[in-house]
Amino acid sequence: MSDKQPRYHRYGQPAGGWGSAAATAKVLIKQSVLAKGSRALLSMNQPGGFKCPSCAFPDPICHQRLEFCENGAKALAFEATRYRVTRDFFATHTVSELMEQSDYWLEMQGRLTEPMRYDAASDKYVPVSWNDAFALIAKHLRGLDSPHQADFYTSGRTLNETAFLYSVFVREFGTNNFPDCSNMCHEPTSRGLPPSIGIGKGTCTMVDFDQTEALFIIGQNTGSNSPRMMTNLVEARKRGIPIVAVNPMPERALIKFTAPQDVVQMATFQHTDIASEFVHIKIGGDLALFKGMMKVLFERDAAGEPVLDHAFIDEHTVGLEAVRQDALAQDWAEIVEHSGVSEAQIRRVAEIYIRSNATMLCYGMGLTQHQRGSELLQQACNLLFLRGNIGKPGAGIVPIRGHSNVQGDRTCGIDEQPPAALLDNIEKVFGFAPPREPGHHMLKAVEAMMRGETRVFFAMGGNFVRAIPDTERSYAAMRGLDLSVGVNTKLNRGHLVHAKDALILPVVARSEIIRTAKGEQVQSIEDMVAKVTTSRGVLEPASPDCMPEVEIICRMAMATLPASKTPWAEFAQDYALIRDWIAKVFPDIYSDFNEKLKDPDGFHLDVPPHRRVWPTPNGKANFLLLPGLHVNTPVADAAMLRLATVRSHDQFNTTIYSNDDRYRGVWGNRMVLFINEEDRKARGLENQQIVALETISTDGISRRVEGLTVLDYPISRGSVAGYYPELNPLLPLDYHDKISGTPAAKSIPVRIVV
Ligand SMILES: Nc1nc2c(c(=O)[nH]1)N[C@H]1C(S)=C(S)[C@@H](COP(=O)(O)OP(=O)(O)OC[C@H]3O[C@@H](n4cnc5c(=O)[nH]c(N)nc54)[C@H](O)[C@@H]3O)O[C@H]1N2
Ligand SMILES: Nc1nc2c(c(=O)[nH]1)N[C@H]1C(S)=C(S)[C@@H](COP(=O)(O)OP(=O)(O)OC[C@H]3O[C@@H](n4cnc5c(=O)[nH]c(N)nc54)[C@H](O)[C@@H]3O)O[C@H]1N2
Ligand SMILES: [Mo]
Repeated sequence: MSDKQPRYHRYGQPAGGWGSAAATAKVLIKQSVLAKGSRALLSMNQPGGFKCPSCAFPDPICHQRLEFCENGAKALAFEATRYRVTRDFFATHTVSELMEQSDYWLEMQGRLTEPMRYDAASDKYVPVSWNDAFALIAKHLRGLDSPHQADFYTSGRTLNETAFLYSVFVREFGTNNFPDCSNMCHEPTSRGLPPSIGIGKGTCTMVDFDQTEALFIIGQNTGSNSPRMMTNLVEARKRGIPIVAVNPMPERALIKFTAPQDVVQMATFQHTDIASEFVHIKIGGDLALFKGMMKVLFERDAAGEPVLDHAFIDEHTVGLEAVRQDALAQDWAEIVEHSGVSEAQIRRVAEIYIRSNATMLCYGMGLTQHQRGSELLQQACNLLFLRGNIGKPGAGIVPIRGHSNVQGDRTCGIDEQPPAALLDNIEKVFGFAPPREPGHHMLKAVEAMMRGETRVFFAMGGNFVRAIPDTERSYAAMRGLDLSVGVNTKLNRGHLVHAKDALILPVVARSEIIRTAKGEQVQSIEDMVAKVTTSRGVLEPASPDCMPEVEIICRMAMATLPASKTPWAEFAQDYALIRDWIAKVFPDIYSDFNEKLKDPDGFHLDVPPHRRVWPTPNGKANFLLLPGLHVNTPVADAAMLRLATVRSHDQFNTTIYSNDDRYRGVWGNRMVLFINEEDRKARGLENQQIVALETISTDGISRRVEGLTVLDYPISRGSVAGYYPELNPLLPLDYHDKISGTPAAKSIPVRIVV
């Protein structure tokens, strides 16, 4: 924790600009990697270099200029840090002592350097050889009554080759238990979009940003979480394209932005106004907004105006009538009440939509993390179908993904509900019979842990216990297991909330060189527009004892499955061989994989809706119905506020870079509660008063977080926001989207207590 007093004041500058340039330099200095970090930044997102380890927004392979953003630089600086966690560190701290430290402190200790095993007698982690570590994993896995008693988590930094081998190993071991970070993130995209358009991916490529006539940015904090997209927004505004931002918080970069790489703007202190229309939605109000817009379109269609793309609707879709009846039946007073947006503004936004011949609808966690997140996305598709806005230049649905390879992991087989065709191919190619029954996603994994069914938890990256809901109960469940394994670059809470036996396995990071007996190896990555490119590390590994993820999987597989016919030893040495086998298992999308990857600009995987082919059971794009205006179950409690748990500008998920949130005007404190001044006054509270928050739930479990500073903020009425992961104790495990299992982390019903 910083020892400075917290400070709160409005951030007057545009987002980006000199504030961003200064922050980039500061973070390199803080991690003591100014020279090394700057050198590595020169290779980031360049042909022959490595891919940014931060978000999944495409890295334009840029041959002329530096291509990274402030937060990409932070991710790299924290990865390339000079600081190290050594065996001496573990010898001086018990796990109970480490548990007292903040997530920020844990992160600041630096890179993990050798495998460690928990020793209960001393309550410390002690060194263990890699061989002994794999033997311990094998002993636990082979000792289970059923392979379904183990869960295998994936976090989305894992690259394609690793993800593929991991998915093969786990299935050869005998289960489909693949809890995945995307289960907390874009799972509504993966499960909600297929009934509508036949695929759980976005339908646009980067070219569309240059051709679009209107951009909607809904529930996504672009300036902090996918800053490279700001370049596209600035360019769109310069072309005069309207940008509609829909958010309960007026996120700074969506209002005013200076591109740090625009020399003229920087030198002249100019900026670009981003949102031409800011829609100050209530939390959970997007469904009402979509229905209001559809109502306007249907009414004007009925009046004979050419506002619907009838040719598209007739040729490509089914189900229009029910959606039309539903939208027309909605009452304006209720639409306004639920959305918090005036009828006049909804009509204005509908007008923007009508005037545009090609609209892109981009969204983030503000749409997915609700109790009906998946169905809400289907309503977004309905809105797009009305004007034929999928599968034409400049138009489409654009999930702004999270982790850099979260989409690629899924494509390469991390799927707890694998399609039969995938399993058939694995069986044919590898010669073993993979399990056919669906496995655990995150929610089912935690439930099984709580019931005591699960005995082993293996994490390929990430920080599971900190990312999942219901912190207190989840910690208890994790502590009841027999073995927990964390394959990580950095020390995190997941190593401290551990099973009876526990291992920390340090890995070679994305920015670092992988050398095997066959020479230097490269991996591949799929970004959020389904483009696959190479990633090649340029730095020396943090320690000679860090092991590449691929090798960890291969050696774990050889230890656990001694009779396996899979060529694990060869895979560990030769990543091109892994890609050959990926091509065999996914012949439709990955044929000639190694050959295609030679193109420094990469290649796009096929997304059929992009060319208006709909891989749905009926071969059509489907208008789907979601009656009413609620995306979350109503709560009858006058004191209730809806809490969105969000990211600050200075964090990457559970990794906290600092306790500041520059654009929201907060310095030195993460325990804050953003509230509308009127809502605060109505509760008789003072600005900056310290309060507690309590979840409103019916399950009889008390969930409370103390010590939050109330901050006046221009957030919409009835909505409050605070930071993830500090507020995860308030999020009940069973408060989630029923279709995808994604926790409804943006709409927790809470009350303030003093
Ligand atoms: N620097 C950085 N980059 C990141 C990450 C990071 O932590 N740091 N995380 C990565 C990951 S894994 C992901 S998934 C993405 C997440 O990126 P985002 O999707 O931007 O995630 P959040 O910060 O959770 O915030 C979502 C936005 O939704 C808004 N919101 C909340 N409730 C609602 C609502 O009901 N309706 C609407 N319309 N908006 C709402 C919030 O005000 C906030 O602006 O970013 C990725 N990139
Ligand atoms: N309340 C609330 N909860 C949320 C969210 C929310 O908005 N609100 N967001 C959810 C979302 S969108 C997501 S994606 C999840 C994130 O959940 P996770 O993906 O599990 O969490 P991260 O914080 O990204 O993981 C950080 C750890 O990854 C490890 N790591 C970093 N790079 C590498 C690497 O190259 N290899 C390996 N093996 N390890 C590496 C480091 O050790 C680091 O400690 O959290 C979810 N939880
Ligand atoms: Mo995410």
